[in-house]
Amino acid sequence: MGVMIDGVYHSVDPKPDTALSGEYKRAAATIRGWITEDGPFPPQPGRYHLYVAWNCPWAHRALLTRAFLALEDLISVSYAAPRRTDQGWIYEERGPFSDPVLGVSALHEVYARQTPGYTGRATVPVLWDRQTETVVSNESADIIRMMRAFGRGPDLYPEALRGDIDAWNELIYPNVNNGVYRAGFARTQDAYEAGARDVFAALDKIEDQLSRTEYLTGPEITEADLRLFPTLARFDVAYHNAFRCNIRRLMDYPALWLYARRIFAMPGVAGTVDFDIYKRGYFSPSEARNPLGIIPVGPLIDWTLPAD
Ligand SMILES: N[C@@H](CCC(=O)N[C@@H](CS)C(=O)NCC(=O)O)C(=O)O
Repeated sequence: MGVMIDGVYHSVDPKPDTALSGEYKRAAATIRGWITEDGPFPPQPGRYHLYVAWNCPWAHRALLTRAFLALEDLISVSYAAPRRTDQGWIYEERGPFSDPVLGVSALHEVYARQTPGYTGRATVPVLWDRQTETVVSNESADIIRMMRAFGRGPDLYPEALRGDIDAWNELIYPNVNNGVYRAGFARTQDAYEAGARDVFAALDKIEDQLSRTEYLTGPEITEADLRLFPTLARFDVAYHNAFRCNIRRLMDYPALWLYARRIFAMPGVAGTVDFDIYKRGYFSPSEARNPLGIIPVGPLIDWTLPAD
C-alpha cells in the first residue's frame, strides 16, 4: 500500500514497512482522539461513522465490537472495495462498497479532509465525526475501547480484569495479530521464521489457557477475546497458506477451535466475517507473495459445527 506525503497519496511508499533487515514493522497510528462524555467527541447516536475494509483484521475488531455491543444503529459504516489498488482503499460510486457519508472515492481523501497536508499511512479503521468533520481516531485498539462510552452491552474492559486483559493484549498483539504479518511480510528466512515461531508459541499458550477457561480471562468474554478473534477467523483460510503460518491450523487446536466457533456463533458476529473476501484479499496479486494472483480452492472449514 502507498503513503500520503504532504496531503498527496503516493502509490509506492519510499520508506516501506519492511526494512532492509527483512523485518516487517507496522507504522503507529497518529490520530488518537477519544469519545468521552465531557470531551470534544461525546457519545451521541448517529454522529460517528466507521471506515473499514472487510479484509483488515484491525478494522474487524471495530466491526466486531460494534456488533457485540449492539451499536449498529448508533455508528454507521462504509466498507472499502475488497481489492488492492494503486490508490489504497477505494470506495465505489454506489452499492455495498460506497461511502454514503462523504462520498469519497478513496480513503486517503478522508485523511486529507482531516489534516490538509497529512503525512502518513491511510489505514482502516477510521472513526469519523460527522459534526466536527474530523477523524476521531485511526487506532483500532482505542476505537474498540471508546465504544464503551455508549453504555450498551457488557463491559468488555471491566476494572477487575484489566491486568489480565492488558497482559493478554500484550502477548497477542505482537505475536499473533501482528505476528502473522511479521511472518507473511518478511523478506528474509530469519525474519519469517522468527514471526512464524512467535505465532505458534503464543497460540500454544492460548490453547493451554482455553483448555481451562471458556474465555481468555475466565468465564466472561472481554476485549482481549475480541482482539484475538479476527486473526483466528483468517487463520486457516489465509494466514496458514498465504503467510506460511503452517506449523498447525486453527482446527488442530481443540480448545482454540471450539472457542473460535463459540464466538462466531454469538449474535451479530457471523455478519462481520467474510471468508471468501479474506481469501481473495490475502491471495490477491503481490509480487513478493503471490505474483500470479492464483486463489486456492480450499480449505473446507465448517465454522457452524456445534460449539457448546
Ligand atoms: N494501528 C492501526 C493499523 C491498521 C492497519 O494497519 N490497517 C491496514 C489494513 S489491515 C491498512 O489499512 N493498511 C493500508 C496502508 O498501510 O496503506 C490499527 O490497528 O488501527
